[in-house]
Amino acid sequence: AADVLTFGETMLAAQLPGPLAIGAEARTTIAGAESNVAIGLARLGHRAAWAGLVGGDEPGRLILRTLRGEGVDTSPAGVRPEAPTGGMLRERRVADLVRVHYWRRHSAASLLTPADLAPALRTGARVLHLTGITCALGPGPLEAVHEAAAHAHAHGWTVALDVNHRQRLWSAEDAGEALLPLLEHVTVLIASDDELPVVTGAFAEPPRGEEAAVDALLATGVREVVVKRGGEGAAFRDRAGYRHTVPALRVPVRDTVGAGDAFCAGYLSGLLDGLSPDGRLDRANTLGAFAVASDGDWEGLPRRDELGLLTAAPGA
Ligand code: KDG
Repeated sequence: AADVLTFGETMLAAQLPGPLAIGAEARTTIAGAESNVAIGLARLGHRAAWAGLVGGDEPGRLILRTLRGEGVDTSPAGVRPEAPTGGMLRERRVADLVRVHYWRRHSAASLLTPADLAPALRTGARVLHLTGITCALGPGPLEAVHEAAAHAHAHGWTVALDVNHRQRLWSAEDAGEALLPLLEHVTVLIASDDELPVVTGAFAEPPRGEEAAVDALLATGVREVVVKRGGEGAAFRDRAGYRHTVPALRVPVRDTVGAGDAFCAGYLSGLLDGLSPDGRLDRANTLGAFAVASDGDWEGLPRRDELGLLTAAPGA
């Protein structure tokens, strides 16, 4: 069995250092929030399994090869030759303004159904990692997320949901409605502060402000809520009333894309290692800092013996 099972859409990604319209040269890599988390965990020595679908094409081969090379278990992944692998292009327009373009409609990943996940669910895991992105891919993936969450909850796994709202894929209203029935199965909810209104948007009485939103989430069955405040750090609260905050590590900003996924991988790593909430937040913060201080979503993430590399003191 895996330590962590995750699934979702991983795409061929082209990174352009300048505007596409002038023909900037691209670096090709892979991108996907869930596979970023799986890679982050695998680098730290955890057993991470990824159960997504790719097309029977070169991007699909790049994705599976990269994930295998990073030590992620891709045995629950599938190939759908009839559909293309999704793609994304990230162009650095000016300074740190990055524009994202997607080609993911009717992609192989959007064909995912609960049946595709059944074998991986039977194999079992300690943690199920879910994101709101997968919920936005279509009715099949949304159903797969719900069934996986219900199964994992019933079998006593930890269910971690990272809201990851993508306004390019769906509205905040649609996201709120889709996520609401999931919450009863969720153990750990991770959201950025601006995603709290999204995830509580369909509540009978939508709460106002971070404190009230976290109260409302903890009343649904969620056991702990982690709120990411970007450069301001992160905050933890659980149902027992424990709270803790950490400032962000001060590191030179190279590329913030993927920082949330790295943070999530660090948090789950701490959970698997049995760390306290404070220890989990520290590990999450450390991984987030690695993602921010290096280029690419996942390329710069640390191995276990590199965790101390970024020694910048908080607030220094
Ligand atoms: O979190 C980083 C992701 O945004 C990126 O890897 C691509 O999964 C992705 C998405 O849907 O935006």
